[in-house]
Amino acid sequence: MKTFYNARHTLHQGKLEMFRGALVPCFEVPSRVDHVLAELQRRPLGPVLSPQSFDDSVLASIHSQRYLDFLAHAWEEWVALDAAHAARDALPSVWPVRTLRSDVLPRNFAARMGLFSMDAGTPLTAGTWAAARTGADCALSAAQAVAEGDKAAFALTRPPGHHAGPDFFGGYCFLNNAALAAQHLRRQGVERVAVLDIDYHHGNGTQACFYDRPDVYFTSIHGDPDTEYPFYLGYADELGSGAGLGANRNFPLPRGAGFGDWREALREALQGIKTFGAQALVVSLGLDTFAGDPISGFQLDSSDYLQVGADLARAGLPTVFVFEGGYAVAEIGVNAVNVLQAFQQQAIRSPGGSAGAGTA
Ligand code: SP5
Ligand code: ZN
Repeated sequence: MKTFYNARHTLHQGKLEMFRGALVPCFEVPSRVDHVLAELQRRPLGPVLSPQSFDDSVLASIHSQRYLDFLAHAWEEWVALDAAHAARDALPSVWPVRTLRSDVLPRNFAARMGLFSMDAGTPLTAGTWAAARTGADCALSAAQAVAEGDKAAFALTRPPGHHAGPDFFGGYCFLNNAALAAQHLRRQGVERVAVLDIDYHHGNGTQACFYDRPDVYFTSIHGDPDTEYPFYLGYADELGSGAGLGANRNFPLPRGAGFGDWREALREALQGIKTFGAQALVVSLGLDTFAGDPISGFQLDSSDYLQVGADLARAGLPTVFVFEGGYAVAEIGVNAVNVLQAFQQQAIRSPGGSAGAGTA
């Protein structure tokens, strides 16, 4: 499979995030992607390519224009407030919660940071827009490759995307790469697209993008939001709304869950995708389900990711993989490439999936 690599990812380099009343070093670091790239060089799966450039208007199929305009210029506004800001990242500190107005766009920069965000753990830096924008191109390029007939493609990028909603950033995410990929597949004529989110954290942003739509199925396996970030979405009773009712399915698992329970949830999620009749799949590939992850609570080990890749291949769908979270940096390359390599090997064994005839 082709990998579309975001060589500008290092331009986004957060310094500190708010955690338990302290500013602590960011978990979402550039070396995450460097390790995956290095492992892809040790175990090549196909060419590593630069993305095509897509027009800015494509982003507006998922994100609001006022959010995109804010993100594109936020850093220069931040530095214009005070030249000393150039040395430190921008973090939000005030939010329009219930009873406060989010329809009015305030002139004040801090007010707009809060309007367009969900937490204080996601620093906006000098290169955030450039990195996220090129990351979106990677996701769109991977979707384009699959739309043109590739069996699979991988968008290797950071910052991640699945917490970013139509008009907000958070959870280390700014542009929703998986949602952009799914929407691009729709635009290229795929009638029913599924997004499967296997990051440890619920993909609240992606769910929000498609919650009322019958044409994009969203399903996610994640730490129970009762105790795990992002807390305010990801429960099992969220089934979609309006025309989208029945096209959303969540599998929250308790902190501490092991691969047996996780894999059973995967089996059910894939069954839902099959019943939906998906013609293509986008996988939000987070590796923070790993037992060694410093901020997460599942117990998968490196060899389990081989099973994950093979299980995904047996769904028999053209698949776009989009890199999301995972903070056990030293192991993330092996874990990510285990999924992708096992997917590719299983896809060769049984093209068209487990239900297919298995002809070469
Ligand atoms: C893409 C993604 O995986 N985003 C995750 C965002 C999580 N942000 C909240 C992090 C809370 C840090 N908890 C540290 C626990 C250390 N024991
Ligand atoms: Zn995560």
